[in-house]
Amino acid sequence: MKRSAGLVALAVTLACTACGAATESPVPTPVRDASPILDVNCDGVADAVSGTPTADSPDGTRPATPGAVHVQFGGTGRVQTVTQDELGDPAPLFSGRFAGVGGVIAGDLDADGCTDVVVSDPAAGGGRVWALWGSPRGLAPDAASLLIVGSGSEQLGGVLAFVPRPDPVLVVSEESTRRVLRLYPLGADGSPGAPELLDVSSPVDRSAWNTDTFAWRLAADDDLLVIGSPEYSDEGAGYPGEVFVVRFTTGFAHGVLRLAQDAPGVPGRHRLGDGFGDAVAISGDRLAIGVRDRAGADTTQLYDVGPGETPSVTWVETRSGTP
Ligand SMILES: [Ca+2]
Ligand SMILES: [Ca+2]
Repeated sequence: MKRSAGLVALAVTLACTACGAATESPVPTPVRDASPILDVNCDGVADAVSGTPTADSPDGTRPATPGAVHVQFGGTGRVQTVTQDELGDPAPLFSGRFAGVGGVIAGDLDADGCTDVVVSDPAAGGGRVWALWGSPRGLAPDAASLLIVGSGSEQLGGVLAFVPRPDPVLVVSEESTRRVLRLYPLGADGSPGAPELLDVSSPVDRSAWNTDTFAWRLAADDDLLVIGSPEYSDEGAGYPGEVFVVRFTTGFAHGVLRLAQDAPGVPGRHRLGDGFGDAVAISGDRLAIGVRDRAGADTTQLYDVGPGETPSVTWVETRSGTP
């Protein structure tokens, strides 16, 4: 296992199951990174990135608090905040928008050694996705790039992920008649090319993803993308949830492993309301899957991911409670 930042983020995600909507004082959501260390100002010292969504005043009569991205620079204590206003979000006063859970990630998109931050507002028109570029001075809002603009009811960017290898890919959710994931290849300067839709239909039954319950949670590291679909419904078991582990080989080529509590090697029972995949994290070859329990006894299943074009997993242990 290369690092444990993803597992720390998982703990926050598990604790935040019911807090998708903005609150009066939004708690920053730590962001898991997709590069060897998260280092926005490229000084060799790890930094921390978090996001807060737009929030209404308690009585709804005052302007909302703008959503924001925060960077805490390691070794200095300096905190930098960039708001959605600074990025020119066209209609920022809307509760729950911008940098919400799943709408801010970090990774070195242009491979210059400085970690960059990607943030989205799915409710801005058809959805907008920005890149804030890391530099020795930190983030430079005036040099931010509007990477992707959606149209109609696409609501691009509800969840995001960055897969750095073998070819850098930005993963962006799209809401349409069903929820899908777009894959954008990134050029050397971090700019996105024409997207393709992620196809996880083989060997998976198409009914597993042909609904709006697909991909509520994403995590990525190295060449792996993990997709949590905790509200996935099938005819026999209500909302048991499921997880896809996707390994990219060249370009968009990939192998897919489906995990659910009725699959071989996966502990637990495939049952109503289990929310398997309510949180997902990947760090090197260590995979963590959060399982919600309606009685409040959340658990986390830990696995080792094996090599191979189509990934395999070996269950390691299940931990009780919030990790
Ligand atoms: Ca740093
Ligand atoms: Ca960079």
